[in-house]
Amino acid sequence: YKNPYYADGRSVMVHLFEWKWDDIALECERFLGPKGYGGIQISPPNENVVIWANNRPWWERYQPMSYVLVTRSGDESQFADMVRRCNNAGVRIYVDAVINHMTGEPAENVGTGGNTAVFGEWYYPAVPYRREHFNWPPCGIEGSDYNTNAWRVRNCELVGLKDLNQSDEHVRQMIVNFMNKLIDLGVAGFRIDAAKHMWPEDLRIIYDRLNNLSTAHGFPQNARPYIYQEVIDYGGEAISRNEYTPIGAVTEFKAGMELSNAFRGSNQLRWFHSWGPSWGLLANGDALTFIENHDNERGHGGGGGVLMYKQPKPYKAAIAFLLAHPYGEPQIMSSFNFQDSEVGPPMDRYGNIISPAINSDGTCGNGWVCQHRWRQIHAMVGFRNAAGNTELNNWWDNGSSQIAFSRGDRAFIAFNNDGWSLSQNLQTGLPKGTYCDVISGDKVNNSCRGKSVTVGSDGMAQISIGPQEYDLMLAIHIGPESRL
Ligand code: LAG
Ligand code: CA
Repeated sequence: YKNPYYADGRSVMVHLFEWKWDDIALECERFLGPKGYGGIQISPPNENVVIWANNRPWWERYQPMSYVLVTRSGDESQFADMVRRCNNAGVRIYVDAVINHMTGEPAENVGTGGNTAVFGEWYYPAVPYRREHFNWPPCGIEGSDYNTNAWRVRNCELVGLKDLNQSDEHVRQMIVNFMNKLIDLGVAGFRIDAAKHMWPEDLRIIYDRLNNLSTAHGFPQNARPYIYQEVIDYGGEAISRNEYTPIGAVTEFKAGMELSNAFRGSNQLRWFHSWGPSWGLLANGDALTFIENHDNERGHGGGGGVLMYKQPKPYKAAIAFLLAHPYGEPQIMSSFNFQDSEVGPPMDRYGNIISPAINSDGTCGNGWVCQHRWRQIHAMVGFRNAAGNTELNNWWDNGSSQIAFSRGDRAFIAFNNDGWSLSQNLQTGLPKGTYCDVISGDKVNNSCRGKSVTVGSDGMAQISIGPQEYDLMLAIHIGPESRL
């Protein structure tokens, strides 16, 4: 369950938060496939309750009404078309699976697929679930439970959401049927929402009943779905993420916290020489790493304090480090613009999501941020693909926050997070030649729009990054996007 089964030569997953299936299919064909992205995390594809009372907040999608594949992102045929087209473009789809609970107690009771429920009777006829399928009697998780009471964290309600009993055979079967349907439609894996709130032994039984990935969609024989479980664990709680690593990968929230701290200037980059498990991070193969997710970029999920699109310079640098370093399976966020932490995606007055516009310079409009299209970010996807499975070599630092390293003899990156210039002759590990820095500009018509770097036959090159430059890193690698 720990292999994302990316197509050869690809890496990096992007969370296309609240995107519509038709738009994702197009994005796979016109951008993500050509730029080398490995996969996409999509918003929950199953029917959720419609919440007009809060003007269609993004979080209504975390309130399931049924497992019918109809949401504001599209219906089942659009879903199937997206998965097929993305797989054909070499880009995998990972589903955000909300299986801990159903709805809270909203005023409205119609779902995005038109189904209804009787909340007061815990009755969801479109699944179906009834009262006997929920943890009973209901109780609410309290703040102090996280430190002291694992049982309550798993068997009581998370923010009032009706809590399914995954030890019940019918519940297991409904969840397995839902997930297997998605696997047969060609998805490559799942984010397990609220995994901390479910018992690992129940999850294991559910995972073990999942189908192999579909060979009809290009996966190898006997491939198990990639499973990354959302467990927020900064230490000190009654529930540890180590209870979940035996059954799948786990979200590594400490990675984004530490990198955000450092690129904000609260920690020196030289310490990242030992980045990885010795920082208290999960084992390499267990960690899904990211700077921010849809919750903590807006202060939900106990979050906040992480870098996001609103602080672009340190944010792009943190992502560049995340993608340049061999540790972890990295994911990046692709957001819509927001001021209010509850507001949903750009929509018309009927609640239909408005598609991103694509501007002539390749950026997005209509309220979509599209970090995955920022040059400094997609260029680092190219960097990671060029680096492949090489090790980290040629570490250099100035004893402060200027660092550099290579990935074998394929890729080289330098960062300057000090308030003075970096100007050094450094070992890049790369073959002799001239390279375009992919951070400061593309290579166009065999010349560099940004900086160029000349590597000598000994692998050495003069590297310069001033403290006031637009970006604080410089990256070069073998392959046509960078090498002249
Ligand atoms: C998650 N991971 O464990 C999701 O990443 C997170 O986005 C989900 O919360 C949560 N678990 C449940 O799937 C989000 C919002 C909550 C929202 C919830 C349900 O962060 O704020 O709760 O989705 O829509 C909302 C209201 C609550 C209310 C609840 C039930 O904010 O005040 O009690 O709905 O009606
Ligand atoms: Ca639960």
